[in-house]
Amino acid sequence: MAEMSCRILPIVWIILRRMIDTLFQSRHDDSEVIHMATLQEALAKKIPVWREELASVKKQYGDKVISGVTVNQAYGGMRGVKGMICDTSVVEPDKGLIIRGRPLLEIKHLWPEEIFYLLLTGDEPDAHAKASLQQDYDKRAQVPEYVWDVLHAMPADSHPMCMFDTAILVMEKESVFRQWYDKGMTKGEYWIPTLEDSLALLAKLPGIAAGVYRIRYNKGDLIPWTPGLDWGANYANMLGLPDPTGSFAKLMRLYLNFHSDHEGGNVSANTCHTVGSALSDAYYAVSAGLNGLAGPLHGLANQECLSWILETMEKFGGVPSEAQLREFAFETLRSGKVIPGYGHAVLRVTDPRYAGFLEFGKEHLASDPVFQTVSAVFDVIPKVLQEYSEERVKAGKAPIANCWPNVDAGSGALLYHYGLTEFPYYTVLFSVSRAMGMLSQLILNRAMGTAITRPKSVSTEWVKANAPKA
Ligand code: HAX
Repeated sequence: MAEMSCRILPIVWIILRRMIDTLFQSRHDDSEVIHMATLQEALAKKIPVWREELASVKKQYGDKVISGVTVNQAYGGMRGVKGMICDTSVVEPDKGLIIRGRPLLEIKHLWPEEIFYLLLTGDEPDAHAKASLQQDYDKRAQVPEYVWDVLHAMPADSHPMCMFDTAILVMEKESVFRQWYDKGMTKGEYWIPTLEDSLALLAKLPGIAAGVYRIRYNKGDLIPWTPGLDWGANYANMLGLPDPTGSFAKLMRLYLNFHSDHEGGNVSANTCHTVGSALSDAYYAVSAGLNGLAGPLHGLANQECLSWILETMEKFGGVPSEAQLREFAFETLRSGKVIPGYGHAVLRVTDPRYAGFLEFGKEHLASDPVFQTVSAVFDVIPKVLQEYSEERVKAGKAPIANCWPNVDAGSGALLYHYGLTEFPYYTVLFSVSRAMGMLSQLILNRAMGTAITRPKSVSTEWVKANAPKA
């Protein structure tokens, strides 16, 4: 009897699956509309075309010089050195983030799953392709029980970023890429299990991140993933914060859209790229990238920004005046600290992501004093940094290259408004989003057969001997 049901059950399951698929198609099919392919199908069609393009680019221009390196750049974090390729997005110093040719503020209405599809394929998905990705997440969203065991076993005062990264790393044993690699696969196939790993990870990240929040801050039981609810709203829901109007879910979609990618050279993307280039799987690569995002000059800046805003409000007993802000900003600078949320390694204008958050704040929480302080800071800090930069130059120091706000300057105030007041957690939100960019870059690099990263380093002695001759 048991043997018979073992044989029959899979057949019943296949018939049921077909019925569900037929039902799903009849819900979405429309003879007038040609549906876009699912993410997997779209990539399978595009990758051979991109490979041909790459081969022709290399053949035509392979020995052309596109960048040089000065001694200052070699010591200065390789700023401006063009030494890697990233097709998901570019950051123009005077425009900010452009995803697949689309300036960010033009696509701010897209939901995160649409952004991921766009990052990977270069196209926006239609309703069918989007629904198919959402159903894919629904199937993969269950977080393995051992992840919770590990998180519960961590010290109670662990940083939420450390918990989040650990959860990703501990799931490495699930890697389909590693299984396929161990069994043997061709280089041309590398992207397929990498996409599998990426979807498995992305589906689980909101649940893990929300779990980190609830465990770390004693918020009670974990809230499960809701099938049929989109990625951003699911994350908002699993955090468990009250959202009677649904505007927190809207903020989460916007937040996850805005932080998704920032070309290839930033610390997290670059680290993920380097680790992935050794064919370490997506779990290793993303976890490594996020360890970089945890640094105060990168993703951790958003927790520091809100601290600085609240400190200012506490010092002056509410929304500070322009004069008070100036005074506190100079006090911060003269004590050797940076003004968090201002400046950028690449951007030379106000970050459009900051502008988008400011617009959201004006629409949804204009009377919130923390948000009002963020707006007031924007009116004062660029001038203060400009003055301070001139002082620095007179003292023989480097100027501050960009005095305008970056993405982190405003986002914290919005989260704070909705009751997400634990600001060490903010980088985890950033991480959930940035995983989309890191993973799409990883998949494309696997598809294009990108080489292992190995720039040449030189010693100071070498510079002293060779720079005079250069
Ligand atoms: N406040 C005070 N000084 C600043 C400054 C700021 N906001 N921004 C830059 N400077 C200083 C730098 O510390 C540097 O000083 P030293 O030469 O004494 O070291 C000098 O100006 C030149 O730096 P730069 O060329 O303008 O900027 P960098 O490319 O070196 O650094 C940073 C870019 C983002 C790290 C920098 O602007 C900074 O520390 N900003 C504050 C922290 C922050 O907001 N980080 C988040 C960035 C966005 C991001 O990546 N998020 O993930």
